[in-house]
Amino acid sequence: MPSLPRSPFAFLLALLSFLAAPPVAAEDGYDLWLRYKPLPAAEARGYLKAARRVVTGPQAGETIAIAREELARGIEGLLRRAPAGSTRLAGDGAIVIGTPKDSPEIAALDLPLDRAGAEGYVIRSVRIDGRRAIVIAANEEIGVLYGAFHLLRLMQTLQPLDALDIVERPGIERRLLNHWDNLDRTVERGYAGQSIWDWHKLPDYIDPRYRDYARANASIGINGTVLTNVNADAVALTPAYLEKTAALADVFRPYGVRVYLTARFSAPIEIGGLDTADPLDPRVRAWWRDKASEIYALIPDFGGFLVKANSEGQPGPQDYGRTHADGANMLAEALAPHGGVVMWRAFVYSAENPDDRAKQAYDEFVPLDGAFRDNVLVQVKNGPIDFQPREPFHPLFGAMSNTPLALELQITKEYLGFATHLVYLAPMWKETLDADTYAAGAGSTVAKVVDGSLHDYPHTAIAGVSNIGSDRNWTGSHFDQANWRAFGRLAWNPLLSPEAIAEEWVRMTFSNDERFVAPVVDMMLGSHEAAVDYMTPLGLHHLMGTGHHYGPAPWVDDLDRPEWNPVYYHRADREGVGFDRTETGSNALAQYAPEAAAAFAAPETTPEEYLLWFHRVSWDFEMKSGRTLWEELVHRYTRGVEKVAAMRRTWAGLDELIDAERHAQVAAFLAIQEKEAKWWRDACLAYFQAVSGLPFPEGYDPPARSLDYYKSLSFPYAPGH
Ligand code: BDP
Repeated sequence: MPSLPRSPFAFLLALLSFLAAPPVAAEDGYDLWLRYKPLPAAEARGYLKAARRVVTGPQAGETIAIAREELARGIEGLLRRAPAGSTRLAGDGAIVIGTPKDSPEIAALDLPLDRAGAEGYVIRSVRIDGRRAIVIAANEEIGVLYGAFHLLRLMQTLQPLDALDIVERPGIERRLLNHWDNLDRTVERGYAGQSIWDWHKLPDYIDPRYRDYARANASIGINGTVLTNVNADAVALTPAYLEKTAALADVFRPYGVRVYLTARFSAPIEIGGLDTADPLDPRVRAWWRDKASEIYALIPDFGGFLVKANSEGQPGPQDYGRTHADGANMLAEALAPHGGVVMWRAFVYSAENPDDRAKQAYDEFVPLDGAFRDNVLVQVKNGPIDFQPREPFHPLFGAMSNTPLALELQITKEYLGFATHLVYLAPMWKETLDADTYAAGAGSTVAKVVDGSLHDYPHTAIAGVSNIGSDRNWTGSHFDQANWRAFGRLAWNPLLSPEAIAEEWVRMTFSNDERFVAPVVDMMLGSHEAAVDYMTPLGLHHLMGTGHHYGPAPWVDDLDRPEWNPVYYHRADREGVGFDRTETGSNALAQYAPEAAAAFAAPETTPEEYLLWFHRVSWDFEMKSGRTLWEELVHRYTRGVEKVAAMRRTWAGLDELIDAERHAQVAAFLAIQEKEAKWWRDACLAYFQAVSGLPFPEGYDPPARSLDYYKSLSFPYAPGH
């Protein structure tokens, strides 16, 4: 029992401080980082001097009205003051928002709007008629909305507002979510419930959530969304479904979010009544042209098509002896008159091709460099295999100077513990963005390829495979919201640091209390490396359970296609482990520029995190630590589990600093993560020990159960599959 204060005075003080403390309301995560809970009184008072009223011009349109409402909502929540809205300046403290077209005040100011582009904005502390004001100005209305969210973020994270001088514009033109959502509301690799698109009730019922989705995306600068799964269904292109898509597009439009659809290559056969989908057949071309016109009549700002073709059983141009360029160009030709683009995925590998799977996309696409129409982007995953916990950058990024390349990242954690593991993905994405391709000399980072600055692409794009679903908290867990946000922030500015993104997210989502912020940011920053350690350390990859990819299964060797088996990737036997991708092996290394390849050429000099990706080495290979490879493997798996245990302890100590509801769920998920990290470690080490025949090193616990036990586990209903 807590002790009672001894003197009446102390009792009174305790009572007063209890009453003064802001009530810690239960929160379910629906509000994301847009909670706008009251700021500490001192800061709120300071901000009120600078931001108490929102002024819009007489011609303001719908998007500026949304920006005004958002600012009002923010001021009301954060500063506890119902703000006056007005079209006139009255005293200090106005936030004047608009474009030169709709706001006479903004037109009269000398603002560097030429640097803001079509989507950017200027935020500045100014004086208008002698009164102190903040302007949020842009060339187009959407920039005003982005700027409003920026100003709110400054308040949410307790930044000063007195001498603002900000010019922002996005680094990448198309910043897109890719939903792998099916029309029956299942979500491929989705761990957050059903699809948020309630197709059956569309277009007549507009779930309020659609607007909240658009608002959340606008708050982080996401400007497009591919609504449907890459494993596409032609039904999405039928008139009834296009009407449903149009209804969503109408909701998203004022938030600057354009819709895109996946196009099933065989749609002309399946819904068009043709007997071929050959891209060089004039009837097929005409069918797609008509389809594009039909779509644009309903959705004038339709973004375009995303296509997975001749990959994992999907139909494509190669079914007719044509190339990927033939297929992409046919669709591009249909979209071009309307301003749409094609994002053609490079995620291809063939069942018949016996060559290293990591090499196949490069071999397929590099010969086509320059053969694509201007409105085609080739969309490339961050690494050459498939969204593994750690991969080197995809060699295509260094080899397609004449073809715009879009970067595809996976926000949903298919290979990283689903929704229950806390893994903050920005550090992993940053590894790819910062990787040097040497495509045009040193400093040719993937970020510069993707943002178009290296090769001057006509279009640029980045895509994140969405982790959003119908769960109340949107993403299946509170910390997975950070990955949605981090994707948007990096898409806007690939140079941002994972740390800065984590910190602002923590402050906006949970608390500005330093006792909370610092340890949680630390936890997030170390979480990806922890997952790599307990799942696939030292460059191992694709050890996941068959099909659903839940949990470890390095022993699987009996699937139809060789590259579906984990043993294909690790190649462990009595002698050693790892995939030789040097000259003596598959020579995938030759797909990188010589300067980039040099870093991975010899096992002794390859960064250890990529060792077994590029090399096959013996179990007694000496590591930098002085341990043998086998000992190092045991060490890293063990370290991964320990890191999760430490995260759990850290989190447990923060219970008084945030609401109980979210704290409890995160704590429960961390317990699951620790249990599963241990399972990963024990199952993988039991297997590698059986294969290597080596004794378990001293000082490390042997696996808790037998290898047969781990092999016997099965998960027929694992989600997302
Ligand atoms: C794999 C997923 C599969 C996707 C595929 C893709 O397991 O569900 O369809 O990627 O990106 O990682 O097309």
